[in-house]
Amino acid sequence: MNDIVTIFPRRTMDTRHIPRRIRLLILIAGAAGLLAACGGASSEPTTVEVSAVDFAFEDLPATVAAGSTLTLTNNAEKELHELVALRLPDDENRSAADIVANPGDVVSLFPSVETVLIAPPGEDGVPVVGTGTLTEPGRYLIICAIPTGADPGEYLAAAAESEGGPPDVPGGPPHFINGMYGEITVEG
Ligand SMILES: [Cu+2]
Repeated sequence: MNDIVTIFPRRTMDTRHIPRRIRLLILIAGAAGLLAACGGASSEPTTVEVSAVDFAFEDLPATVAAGSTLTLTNNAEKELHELVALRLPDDENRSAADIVANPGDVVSLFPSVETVLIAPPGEDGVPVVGTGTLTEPGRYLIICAIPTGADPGEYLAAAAESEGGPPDVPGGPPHFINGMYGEITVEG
């Protein structure tokens, strides 16, 4: 009677005995599966919760799929915060840090605002421009332009009266000057 080793010789389990072409196909199939898994994860629109602190955005993703929605929660105690998403021109190659270093360049981007979420201290934000959804692929500059030290109630009241213009309230430089900025790439 043949023993099991004779019927299933151990050497057949050694991948060195699988023809090279077959091994390559197995490897390609595995890599394709991995790519499909990654592609699927990044192409689905999601809701991304961003937090605001003095003076930074936390949990800002580097990339999101087109159609993803941002929400804002303000974890600061006194300062009002906002999330302004500005679509950058396709030929703009500077980093967010280089752009905000030139406040005049930031102001010139205001017509490209995609959405504005505003959140009083300790509260969840509400959209005041757009819906928080980023639909068009490309790079977006994310800033908070609230004047440093502005009274939240005073600012919101002035914003309601300014009908889209910049609210005129006492305060220091905009928060992005203090480092409250970032960028997101929307992938199509
Ligand atoms: Cu802010």
